Amino acid sequence: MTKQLPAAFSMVAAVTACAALPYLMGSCVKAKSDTVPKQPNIVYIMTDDHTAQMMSCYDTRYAETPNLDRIAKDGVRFTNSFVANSLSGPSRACMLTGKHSHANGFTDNEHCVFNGDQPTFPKYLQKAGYETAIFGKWHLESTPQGFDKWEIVPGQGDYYNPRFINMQNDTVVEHGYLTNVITDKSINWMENERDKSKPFCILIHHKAQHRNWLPDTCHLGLYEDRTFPLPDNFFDGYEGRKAAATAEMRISDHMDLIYDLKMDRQDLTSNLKSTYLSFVNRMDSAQRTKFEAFYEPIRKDFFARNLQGRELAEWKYQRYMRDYMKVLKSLDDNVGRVLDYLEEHDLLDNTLVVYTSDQGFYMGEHGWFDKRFMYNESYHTPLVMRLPKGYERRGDVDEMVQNIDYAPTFMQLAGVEVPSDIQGESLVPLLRGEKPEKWRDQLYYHYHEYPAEHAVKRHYGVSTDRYKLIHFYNDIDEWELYDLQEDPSEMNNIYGKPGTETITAEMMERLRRAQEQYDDPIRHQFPI
Ligand code: SGN
Ligand code: CA
Repeated sequence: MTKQLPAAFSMVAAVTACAALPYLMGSCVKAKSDTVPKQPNIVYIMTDDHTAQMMSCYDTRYAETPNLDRIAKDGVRFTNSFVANSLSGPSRACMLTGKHSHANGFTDNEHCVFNGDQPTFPKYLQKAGYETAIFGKWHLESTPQGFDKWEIVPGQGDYYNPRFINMQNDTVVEHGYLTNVITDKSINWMENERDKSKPFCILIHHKAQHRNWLPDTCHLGLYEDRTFPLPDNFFDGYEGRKAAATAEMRISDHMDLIYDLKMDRQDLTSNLKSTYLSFVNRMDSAQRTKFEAFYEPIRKDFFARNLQGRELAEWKYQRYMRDYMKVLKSLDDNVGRVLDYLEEHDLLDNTLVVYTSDQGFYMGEHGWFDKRFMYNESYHTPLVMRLPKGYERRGDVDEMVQNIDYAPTFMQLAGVEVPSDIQGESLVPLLRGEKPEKWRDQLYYHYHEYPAEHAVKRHYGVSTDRYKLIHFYNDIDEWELYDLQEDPSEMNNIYGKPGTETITAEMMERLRRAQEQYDDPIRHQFPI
């Protein structure tokens, strides 16, 4: 996925071009012909913690996701798609506003309440004549604004018999499995509730694939005969990477046997046991009976074996993978239902379908689950799109894109002029099949949530298609530099190593310019 820099690379020219781009791309879409929809519908499907390693159009080692792949096959697959801050609430705020976390104010899940009075793409689309709706995960604490219809799950949501908060601020419990219920509500809105004289924009935002991976009862038995290959760096010793060493997201040490892996037994306890029980106690007796009948023999076998050390870590990894895959099966099927609905109602030609995740996730790489780091698995996020008629790009889009780009993309598609304070760049030129010569060649990242669960230190950084520079700060002061071509798994921190002086200076300059371009106040605390 990485490309080599041209030998005679001119950093100054590249950075200047990058800074100028948002302003150049703010004009409205010109229809190429009468057949190009002026205001296409937008179906923006987003999952939680679904990572590209677990999507078969990106990686064939583990998962089969035929319906997600269908979007890519008929449209485009972004190969260099990244987030600005690898965490749910912050990602959602970046996507709604088109701005980095420090600019939209929602920097972390723990302390922030989204200021819903600020401009967001749904508000702009409403003004442009769209009908807008969101169903599913919201996670921004304040009440959604800019939607004609919303039904959101409280916080992280419940897999079973989920609660929804509706526009009257009532909490209603729906019977069933959350991924199905969100899809039912979304299809019902498209079919029965919206004003069919208007273009529409619907956000179908799933809780799946978030922890603690409770599969639907009909999928419990899947993948049990599969043994998944361990990532090469599963037993990472974190040499030269202090923040990685102190993070608390190792499958071996921090993945909870009860909560995450369902190995509950009456006499056992853990910090997360009460959360586990609050989730499984939501099941009705038929659901619970199937659930217990499935896990009970696995528990018996597990407790009898008394695994330790590496054997235990590998056993945990296999269970994690299997449960994640089962939850993914529901997700893929439900995305298929949405695509079928659009196809059967002749809406596909007139609709942009987007599939992405709020961030990537670790599936055992570096020994981890969870996200947060600017390292590849959690910085990268899947992004595929099926395009409305007249938008001609197909196959892979290799340009560097980021989740701050979605808002200006949707706005430009809707014919809304993109204000200059939006920090993302519209992807519309790429979707039209243009090959912009001066597309951005670096991305900026800033993660703020520390101290917090999983103990990932605060950090910011800049990446190009070849290198990544990261600064961990707060109660640590550590720099890391990676050559992504030589070391795609980011195991070898070359910061400060002899021979890296020139590239370090170039990446520092890029970081300085990115922080200035996006006006991140952190640059006053750590001037470069
Ligand atoms: C919960 C999870 C964490 C996860 C955060 C953020 N713990 O707190 O493992 O990192 O959400 O996830 S849990 O015990 O409640 O499952 S995010 O995707 O919403 O940002
Ligand atoms: Ca998430």
